[in-house]
Amino acid sequence: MTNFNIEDHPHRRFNPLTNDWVLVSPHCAKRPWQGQVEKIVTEELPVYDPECYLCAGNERAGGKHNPQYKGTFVFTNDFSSLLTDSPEGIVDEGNLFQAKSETGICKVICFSEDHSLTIPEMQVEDIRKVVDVWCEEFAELGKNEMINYVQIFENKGAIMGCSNPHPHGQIWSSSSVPTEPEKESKTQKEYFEKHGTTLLGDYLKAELVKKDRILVENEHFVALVPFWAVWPFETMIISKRPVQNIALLTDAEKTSLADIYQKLTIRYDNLFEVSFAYSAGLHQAPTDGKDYPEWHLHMHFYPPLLRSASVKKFMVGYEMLASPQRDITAEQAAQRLRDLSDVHYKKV
Ligand code: H2U
Ligand code: ZN
Repeated sequence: MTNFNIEDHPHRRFNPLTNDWVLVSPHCAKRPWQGQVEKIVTEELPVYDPECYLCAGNERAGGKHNPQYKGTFVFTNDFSSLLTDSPEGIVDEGNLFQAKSETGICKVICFSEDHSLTIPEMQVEDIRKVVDVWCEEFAELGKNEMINYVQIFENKGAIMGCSNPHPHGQIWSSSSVPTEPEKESKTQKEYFEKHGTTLLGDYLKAELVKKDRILVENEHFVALVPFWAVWPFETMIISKRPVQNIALLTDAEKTSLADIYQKLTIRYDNLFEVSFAYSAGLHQAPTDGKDYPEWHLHMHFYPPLLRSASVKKFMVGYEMLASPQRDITAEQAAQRLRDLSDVHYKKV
């Protein structure tokens, strides 16, 4: 019998942030692929689209008009999933039937007035304006008595269900801490109580020594493929300094966040030479007024593409019923992304 080797043999990896496990099957990554691999020809978008509900001056659902904005523009979602004025109440019929009312505020952020751009094609100074809006909105929503968690995210690409190519993101803020940040809150607190340091601070230190999952590093942030990644090219951006939320970043750190957001997404676009779809978002401490020294600011990127510009990973079958699974290892994914140019393919 040969010795167990994580690069060759099936195994499970542990995610200390969520206490979940992922099945990794490296031997399967070696099987031949006979499906599609062709590049997708994407049509160039106009800088202004008269039909786009996010372009400056245009009408949105419900008849409101966007101002003639330049740079970023924030508005309350016309179809907010959470409302400020819904009545409070609970359903509690024993353990089996429980429900609680939920309130919140949902916003949409246009990243640029230019309909044709995406984050990897924007200048760092313009992405910095997006980071500044995140900080302002986080601070403002976080101050609201009713709001205990602010989820900032970006859904990019039609295959992620994104409704519009105009560069934009969303913020859903709520009175409850939602499921994923709630799990991370628990694990980070337990870790901090035991070790006196943040879970992600220690994880990042170890990854910077190992180096095999690191993609990009700047003065204040690191982008890497986490050891426990589920999606083929899943990544995280982690701040080098443990900070509870983006509003606590220094001026230089905010620019570094914009820089690494751009550098990572350029590599994503360069992977299959296509505008690379993903859901990404910040995870940060709740905004219920308490101190959360264990919380370490980070950003998750969950992209669905697996093998080419059109072949995506399906989370079906075993994954829906048993556990997530991947073939290509986190280390192989990291190497592929690391080896790509940091100049956007459209600009060479
Ligand atoms: P995506 O980021 O998933 O494309 O969603 C865009 C959001 O924009 C979506 O939540 C909102 C939708 O409710 N929207 C408006 O607020 N006004 C509109 O006129 C259309 C879409
Ligand atoms: Zn997280």
